[in-house]
Amino acid sequence: MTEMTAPKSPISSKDFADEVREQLKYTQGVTPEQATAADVYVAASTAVRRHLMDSWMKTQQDMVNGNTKAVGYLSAEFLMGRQLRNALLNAGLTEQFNEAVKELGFDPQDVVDAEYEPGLGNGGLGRLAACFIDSLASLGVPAFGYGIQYKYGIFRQEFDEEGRQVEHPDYWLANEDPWGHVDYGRDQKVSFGGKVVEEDGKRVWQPDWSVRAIPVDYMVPGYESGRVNTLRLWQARSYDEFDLLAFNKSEYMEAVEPQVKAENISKILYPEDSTQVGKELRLEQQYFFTCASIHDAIRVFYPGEDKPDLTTFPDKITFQLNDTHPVIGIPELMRVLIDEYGYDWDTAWTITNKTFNYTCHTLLPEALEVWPADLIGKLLPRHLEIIEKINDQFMAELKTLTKDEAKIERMRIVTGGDKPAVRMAYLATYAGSHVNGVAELHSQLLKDVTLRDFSDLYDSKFTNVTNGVTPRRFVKLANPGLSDLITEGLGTDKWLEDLDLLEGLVPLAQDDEFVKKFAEVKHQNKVSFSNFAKKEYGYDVDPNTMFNTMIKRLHEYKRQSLKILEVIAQYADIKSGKVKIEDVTPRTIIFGAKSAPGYYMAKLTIQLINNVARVINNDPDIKGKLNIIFPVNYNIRVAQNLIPATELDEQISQAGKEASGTSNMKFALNGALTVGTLDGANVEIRARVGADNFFLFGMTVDEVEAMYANGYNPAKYYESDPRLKAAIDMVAGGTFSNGDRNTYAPLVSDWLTKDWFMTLADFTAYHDIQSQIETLYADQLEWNRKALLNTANSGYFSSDRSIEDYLERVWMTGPLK
Ligand code: 26W
Repeated sequence: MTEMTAPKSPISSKDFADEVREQLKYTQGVTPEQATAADVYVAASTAVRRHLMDSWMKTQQDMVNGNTKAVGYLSAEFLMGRQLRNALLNAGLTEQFNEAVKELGFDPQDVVDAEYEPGLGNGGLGRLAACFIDSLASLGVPAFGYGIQYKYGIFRQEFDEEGRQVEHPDYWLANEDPWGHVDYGRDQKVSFGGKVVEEDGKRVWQPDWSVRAIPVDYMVPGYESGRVNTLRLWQARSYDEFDLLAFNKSEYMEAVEPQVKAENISKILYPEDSTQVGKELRLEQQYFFTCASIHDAIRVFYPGEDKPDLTTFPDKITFQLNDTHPVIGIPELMRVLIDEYGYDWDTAWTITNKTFNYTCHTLLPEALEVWPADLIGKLLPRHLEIIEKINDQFMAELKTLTKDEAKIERMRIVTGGDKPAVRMAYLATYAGSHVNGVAELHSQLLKDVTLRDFSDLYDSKFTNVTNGVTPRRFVKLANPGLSDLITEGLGTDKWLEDLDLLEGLVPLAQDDEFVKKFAEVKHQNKVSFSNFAKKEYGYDVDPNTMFNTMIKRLHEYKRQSLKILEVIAQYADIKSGKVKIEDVTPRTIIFGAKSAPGYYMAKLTIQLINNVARVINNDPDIKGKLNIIFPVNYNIRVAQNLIPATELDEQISQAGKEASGTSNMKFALNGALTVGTLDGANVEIRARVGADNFFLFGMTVDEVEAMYANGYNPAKYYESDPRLKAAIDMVAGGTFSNGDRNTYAPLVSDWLTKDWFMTLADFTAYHDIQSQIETLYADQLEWNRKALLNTANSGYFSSDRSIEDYLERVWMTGPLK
C-alpha cells in the first residue's frame, strides 16, 4: 500500500530506527535482539510521543497566552481505540515507522497489535467524544478532553457453551501504557460528605472525606495542524496511604479501607448505556472528574494567581457537558465561585451560565438521569443547597414568563413530594447557555417532546449539531485502499482535512472503470476481513458473499430482533421449500454487540443470535448460502476491520428512538448501502446520498405515535404475516434451543404481547426491502455505483464539520491564532 501523504517530519527511517533503538535501550533496557514486538511497540510509541512534544508544549503555551477561548469537553467516556497508528499518521511518521520496524526485524502489524485497546466507553457517546477531540486538534482549536481513567473499561465479552454473554473484567493497564503520562504534581483534591455550617453569615462545607485526583495526560495530535491538545483523564487515589492507627490494632482490612474507598472511584466504567443505575459510586465518579477538571482549568488559565478575576473565566474556556453525566459540574462551579472565591450569587450565576452548554444524546426517558435529593445531600450537601437555590430562582423566573401553573410544576429541577429528586437534564438546560441534540430529527424531538416546556419558554437556547466521525481513523487508517482510490480520483489528499471534497467523486460514479476499481477495493477489504475473522475467531467467511453488518449496543429499540427474525424467516422459507436454495443470495450476516450485564432481554437476544447462527451455519440444506457470525467482544479495532468490508449495513431502530447513530456515517463513508428507518441521522444521510441510494423502510415517527395512540396489538401482525409467524414459531418451538420451548419464551411472549418497539409491525416492510436489496445486488456494477455515491456524498458527516458547527452555534470560538 502506498502512502499518499507526504511525510511532514524530515526525519528518515534510519533516524527513526535509531530513536526506537534508543528507547529500547533506555526505557526498556533491552537490545533489539532481545526485544519483543511489545517492546518495540512501547519504544516506537515513546519515540512518536517525543516527536509530538514540541507541538504539545507550544499548543499549551499559545492557549494560555493567547486570546482564543478553549473548549473543555467534559465526558465520562472517551472511547479512543488504539493510539499508535493514529499518532503516526498525525505526526507524519507512518512510512518511517514501517521501514524502521522492518529494519529491526519486526512486522509492523505485529507491533501495532501489541497495543491493547482502552475501552473507556460504552458506545456511541464515548466514541463521539474521541472523534470530537481528534477534530478539535485537527482544526487547531485549543481544547481539553476531561474524563476518568477507569482502571477497568467496558467488560470483555465472552460467549459460553449456550451462546450466552459472559462478562470479564477488562484490565487494560496490565501492560505498560506509553501514551498516558501521570502528572503527580498537578493533582487536585476532591471532597465528599460531611455537613454545611453557618459561619459569619456564610455557608461553609465541612466534608468528611477526600480523594486525590491525579491527571493522566494523553496527547491528542491534530492532523496536519501542527497542534497537539490534551486528553486529561483523572485517576482516584487515597491521601491516607495506610491508616497506621488501625493497623497497630492489627485490623489490617480496616486499615486499608480509606484507600480502597478512594480508589474505587475510578475503578470501573459503568456498563449501562441507556438506563440510569442511580448508584452512589456513579455520582461519586461524576463529581470526581468534574470537580477536578474545573479546578484544573482555573489552575491552567490563571497560573500562580491567588485572587484571579474569574469573571473572565467564560472567555478562557467553555465547558461542553457530554450528556448529563458531568452536570454536577454546574453547582460545583457555583460553589467554587461563591465559597472559594467570594463572588456573590448573581455574579457566580452569570459566569456559570456563560460557561456551560449541554448536549443530550438520547430520547429514552429511562436514560435521563434523575438523582434522589437525599443521595446528593449525603454525598454533596453544599451542592444540594445550591441546586435547591437554583430551583427556587428558576421557579421565580418561570412565574414571570408564564401563568401556566401546571407547566411550572412540570419544569421543576428538584421534584416535589416526599422523595424529591434532581433532574439533571433540566438543571443543565436551565443553567447553561445552549442545549443541542445530535441530529436534526433528534433536536426537533427534544424540542417537541423531551424538553418541550423548556423550548416553549427558552427557544433561543436550543440548537442542533449533527454528529460526525473522524475521517482520519475511519477512512484513512481503516480503509487505506479506498483512501488511495479517493486520492487518485480527486487528484489530492486534501479531502482528509476537508471532507466536502469527496463530492468531487460524484461524476466518477458515471465512469464504469472507476466504479470497478471501487468494487475491487471493497472486494479486497472483504478478503482482508475474512482473513481477520479466520485468524481472530476461527470463522470461515467467504468473501464472495454479501457482507451484511449490524454493529451496535444490544438494545430492544435498536431492534436486533427484527434482523434475526428476518434471517429465521428466510431459513424457514428454504426449509419449507418455498424458496429454492439456488435463488438465495449468499450472505454473510455479521453481528457485533455487547449487552448491559443486567439487561435480561438484550442478553437473551444475544443468546438467540448465537444459536440461530449455530443451527443455520451447520444445516447442510443451507449449503453455506447463509453464514451468520457474531465476533465476540466487538470494539473499535473490530469496527475498523469490519466497516470497510461491509456492503450492507443495518440501521433499523424504531423511528424516534435512535438519537443519531454514528456507525451509519462510517458505513456510508466507506461505501456501504444502508437499510434503515427514518430515524436519527439516517434521515440526513438519506437526504444527502439520495433516496435511490438508500434502502428505506418502516414506520415514521408520526406513524409510530399514531399506532401507540390507537392501541398497538403485535399479535395481529403475527397472525397476518405467515413468514413472521413461521419465524416466531420456530423460536418458540425450540429449533434454536435443542427442542427446549422455555429458553426463549420470555422473548416470544414479549413479541406477541408487548413488542414495545414495534418490531412486528415493521416486519413485512423490512422483508420487502430485503428483496429489493437482493435484486440490486445481482447487478454488481449498479450496486457499486450507488455505494460510491454514498462515499461521495457523505463528506458532511465528518466530525470536523460537527466541530465547526459547535464553534459557530455554541462555543463562539475558533482555532488558535
Ligand atoms: C445513565 C445511563 C446512560 C449512559 C449513557 C444513559 C445514556 C447514555 C448515553 C447518552 C447513551 C448514548 O451513547 N447515546 C448515543 O449517543 C450517540 C452519540 O451522540 C448517538 O449517536 C446514539 O444515537 C445515542 O444512542
